[in-house]
Amino acid sequence: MADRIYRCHNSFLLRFICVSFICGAIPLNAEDGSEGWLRYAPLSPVPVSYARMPVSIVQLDSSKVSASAESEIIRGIRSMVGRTLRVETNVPDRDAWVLGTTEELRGAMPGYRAPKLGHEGFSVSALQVRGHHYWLIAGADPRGMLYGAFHVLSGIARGESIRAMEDSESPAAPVRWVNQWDNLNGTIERGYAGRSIFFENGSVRSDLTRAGEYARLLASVGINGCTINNVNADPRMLTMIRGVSRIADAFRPWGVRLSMSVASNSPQVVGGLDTFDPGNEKVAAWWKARVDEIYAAIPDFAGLVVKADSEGQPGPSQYGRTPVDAANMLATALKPHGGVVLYRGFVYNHHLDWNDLKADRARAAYDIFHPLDGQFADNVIVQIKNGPIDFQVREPVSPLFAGLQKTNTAVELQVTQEYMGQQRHVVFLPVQWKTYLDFDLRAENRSTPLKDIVDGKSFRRPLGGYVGVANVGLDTNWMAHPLAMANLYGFARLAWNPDTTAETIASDWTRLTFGNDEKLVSTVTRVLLSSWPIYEHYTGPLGLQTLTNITGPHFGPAPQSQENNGWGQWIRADHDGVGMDRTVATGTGFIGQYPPEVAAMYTSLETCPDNLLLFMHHEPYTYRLHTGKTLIQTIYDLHYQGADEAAGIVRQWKTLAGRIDPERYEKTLGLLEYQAGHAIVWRDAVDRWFAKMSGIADDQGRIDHDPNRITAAEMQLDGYTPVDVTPWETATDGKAYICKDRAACTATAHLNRPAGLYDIAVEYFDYRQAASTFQLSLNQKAIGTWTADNTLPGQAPNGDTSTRYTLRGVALRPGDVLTIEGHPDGNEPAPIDYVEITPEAGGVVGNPHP
Ligand code: GCW
Repeated sequence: MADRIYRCHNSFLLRFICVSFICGAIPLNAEDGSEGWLRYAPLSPVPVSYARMPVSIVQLDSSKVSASAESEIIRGIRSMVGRTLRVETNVPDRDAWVLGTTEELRGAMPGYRAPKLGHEGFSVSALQVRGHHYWLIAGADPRGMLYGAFHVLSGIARGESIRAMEDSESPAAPVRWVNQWDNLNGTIERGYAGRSIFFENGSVRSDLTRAGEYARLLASVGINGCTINNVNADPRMLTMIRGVSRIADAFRPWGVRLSMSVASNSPQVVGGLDTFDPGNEKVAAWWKARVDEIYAAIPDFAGLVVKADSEGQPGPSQYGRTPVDAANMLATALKPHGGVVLYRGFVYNHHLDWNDLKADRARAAYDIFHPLDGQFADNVIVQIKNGPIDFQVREPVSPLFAGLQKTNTAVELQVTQEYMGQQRHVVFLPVQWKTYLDFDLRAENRSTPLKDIVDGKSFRRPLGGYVGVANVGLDTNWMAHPLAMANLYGFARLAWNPDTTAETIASDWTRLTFGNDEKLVSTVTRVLLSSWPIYEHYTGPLGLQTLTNITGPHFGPAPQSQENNGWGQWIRADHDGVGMDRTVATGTGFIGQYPPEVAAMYTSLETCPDNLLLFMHHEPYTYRLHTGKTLIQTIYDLHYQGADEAAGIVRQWKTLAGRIDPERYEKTLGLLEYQAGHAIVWRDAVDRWFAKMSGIADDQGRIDHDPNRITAAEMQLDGYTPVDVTPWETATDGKAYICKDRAACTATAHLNRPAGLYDIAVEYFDYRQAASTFQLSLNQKAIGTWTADNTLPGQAPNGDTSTRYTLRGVALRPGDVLTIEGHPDGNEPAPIDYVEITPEAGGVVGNPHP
């Protein structure tokens, strides 16, 4: 097609024909998402102003990164506009694209006035010399030039006018990295999109094609560093430098610098020393030798990431040393090479005493790091998670950001959706991240929003920035859910410029990913922007944290799992009330870690926002929120609202049929349907749990009283027997019905519904392994069959595995007999919970039976 368009371009008339008849009829080809937001789809129509685009290109710089900038412009313009650019070696005497550093352009282009750019900044401008039009893509350095090239290509893909692409930008901060939590065996901790693109079977993969493609995607949105292995680091990483250098080679053309996570005890485990005490000279010398070895193989190595004294990882505390001792020792080794240490602030004791009302995991990072402020070397950056707990659906900003004024800091955001639906739910995180980045910590009673702190502005720090835990995998589309790539894209856009609005990010990403159809752009943008609040509504609102299974896979609902263990993600729910009292006067004192104005805001019930109320305070269920509604009724209502909203996303998506290629449309639709079903599981589990805990009924009487539901216990069973479900709230009456020791079992309901059209949903449990099959029959005639073959994170009936199968628009009449027939497979006994029969919206009551 690109070729065809190209040929058409040679005359205006032909172009007209091309645009009207050929390009306009471009079929929506199946797409697999492998190109992410770099699809370079042929434009239809090509904006008229692009007719003036030069057909020559010259690159003034000779670096590898600059070569990528040039080849990318050629590739993108050929694909999108249908023109093949002519490569020149000198600035030609005709219209041309001219790429170079600002220095080089100044030398080559008379009359060029270089704008002031920060490190890695770019400028795109037009210049007329002797009647010729030159389109200049200038970088403060080669990386900046590459970012400028991608800026132009993004503009073209979104059909922007040439004028709109003229721009000068510099990144907000020097550190714009992703972390990958890849293990050497090829698995990825908290990765939901397949195996590692870097490792397999304990070695670096032989095929690193995807590593290069990943670097290209990252560079296209300004990411300049990638940590390739899990922060729970395998000490053997340091024995694999040669293999790792191949990954660095794949990254290099895209200006992405490689970094590694290291285990503190490496000197002992792989170095053969009898200690890893950072105060020991032999240990320091060992690290220095390793770092020198790394730089010999990877001269542009970015630095080391360290997780220590956290969740079982070894660390300096073993020798009575501090994070400063450990970080500075590594910093000394890295300093001569220009490398940095990102030392993680995620240090806490996961054996806290639940009975101690003063114990509080949220306090840990500040308690440990604040006293060390001013002692870290200047090439150390403390990498701090956005909130004080752990990537929950909502948390306050970590107070440590205001507590380290003489230390470089970076904010760690989680792109991989560990607590956010694990890429089976759509949750567009830039909306959430903006609430953190824009939050004003009011250090020294002045304006110090988080973004200004990590950008180094607030406390005049030379280093700092943004780290996103990405965890892309070998899945063709990188992130499993077609809409999840918006989070990686959005992370990068915010790391480049945290003032970018979530709306701009969502609509730009949609245009690049799905095309410029206005109805499509507005619908997908709306879906994305609403998705995080919706997820919050049906999971853990009011500052309760996600309420997921925290001792399990962090996926489905399991509110009780927060409590009564050493992990400290407590919500301290009892029969009278819920919430952690973190005030200074009566609670854990956490609020006192904030600067005074913020501490005062959270302390007072008047000013503490409802959405963080229970993170800061313990309140009775009858407490009235700012809305005037009681706490408990708000919990109930928000869960019903959230589940309804999740169903609404499906309806919105369906309006896009025919506007998106069928492959991505169907894949997304399937996931959104799954999400809508799982939102009901969440709603029911959390509301049931709170109803039991509080003893207060929902004022609309909805909980476990759905008139449309027929539970398995109410059906006529042949072979199905009840088993207890853990946690109890994730199934009706705490029971699932399983088919054991039989080839098939049935559950039958005699219906007495008025004649009409109905949606019939069957709630069943789908384990990770095995694939039971089900058949739904009406009056002994099969109307639906399905297989429980989703790879959900569970091997038992619970909130992780509870799944909904829905058949829409079924005509029923009084006296119908509905049968679910389950066929077990392996260890999965075709478990079921209930069937729900809902009159179809708009369904014609009285519709004759077929
Ligand atoms: O969120 C928790 C995760 C762990 C992770 C840890 C961390 C890499 O559950 O899987 O370990 O945080 O950030 O170190």
